[in-house]
Amino acid sequence: MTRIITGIQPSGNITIANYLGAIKQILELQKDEQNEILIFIADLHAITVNQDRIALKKHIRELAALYLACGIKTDKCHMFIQSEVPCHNQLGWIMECNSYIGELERMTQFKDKKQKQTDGITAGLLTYPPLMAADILLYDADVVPVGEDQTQHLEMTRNLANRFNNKYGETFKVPEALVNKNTAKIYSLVEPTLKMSKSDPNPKAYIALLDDINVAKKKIKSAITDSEGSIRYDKENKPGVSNLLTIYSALTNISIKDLEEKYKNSNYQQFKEDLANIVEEFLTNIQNKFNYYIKSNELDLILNSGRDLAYHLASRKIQKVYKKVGLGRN
Ligand code: ATP
Ligand code: LTN
Repeated sequence: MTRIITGIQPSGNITIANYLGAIKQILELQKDEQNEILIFIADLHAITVNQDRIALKKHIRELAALYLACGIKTDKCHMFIQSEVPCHNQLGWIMECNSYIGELERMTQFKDKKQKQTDGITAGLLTYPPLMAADILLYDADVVPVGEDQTQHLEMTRNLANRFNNKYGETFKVPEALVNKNTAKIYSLVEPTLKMSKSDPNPKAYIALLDDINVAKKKIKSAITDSEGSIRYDKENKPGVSNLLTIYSALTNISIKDLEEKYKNSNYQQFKEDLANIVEEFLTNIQNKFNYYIKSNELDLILNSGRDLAYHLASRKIQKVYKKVGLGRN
């Protein structure tokens, strides 16, 4: 059996980048009988930056419904909310006590997010990676499907697992990141050299899975390209067009080479029009399913059963870890 775990922060409306970078990989992995998959809503991670209480609650529930609307199958995947399994905080603290401030300060995500904080930088933003390591190591995960931006955190997780194992004896499995090279990094529609991010203050930068369909189509049509006019993949010189080709290819499973051929005598307007229609079909399908799940009691039952399984696995691990570290009386 291969155990797989991944999480997404409920820090906004999830985007096609989150779908293509992380969720789509799960849709493939769940086809294999040998895989056991845990997916969670990383609400403890979301509060490392300021969140409105009401919006956070809404985003947690919406993310759960969106996972299902995207095609996550509950017989293969166990879905839960991170804060409902307190073992994450427990192991998170132990991981923090084995992390060095110097290595945390060198994390790219910390450096980027730090720049954007206007009301101060929380300690949680700095200690985000040890909590993420705990999320993974608690479950002895073998594989962690993520986008490229998370590979540094995965490397830190591997270091922490090895560091702990060397200090206290074999305790944690050392996990591997699983990154889809084609969709590892989807870029902003307005600044195509920056990553598409759901917490971007400019909503034109991303397509959220819950965007109004016409708004989403407009965002594609007004996406930044270049003045050359030809539809070809060239990340260096044509980042905007290359990004749209990547999205087109990932949503349709048509190779970029075939798309270049298809549009070799075409213009940006036609290309964007077609992509806008593809996005429309993709979002309509997800939103229809979302509208069902968000209202159904099924959602709570799924989250309850995911929480119970996660708690069962994680609490056993925590007991072992506490013993190894010498905490408490047992
Ligand atoms: P935030 O803006 O709040 O930091 P985010 O949009 O970067 O959020 P996360 O919750 O941090 O999203 O990431 C969830 C998953 O989506 C992770 O596996 C991450 O690697 C992946 N992901 C995020 N952004 C992209 C992107 N632009 N391209 C591909 N994958 C991405
Ligand atoms: N840091 C991740 C979200 C996340 C995660 C995890 C992903 C938190 N814990 C464990 C995979 C495994 C992000 O995407 N920002």
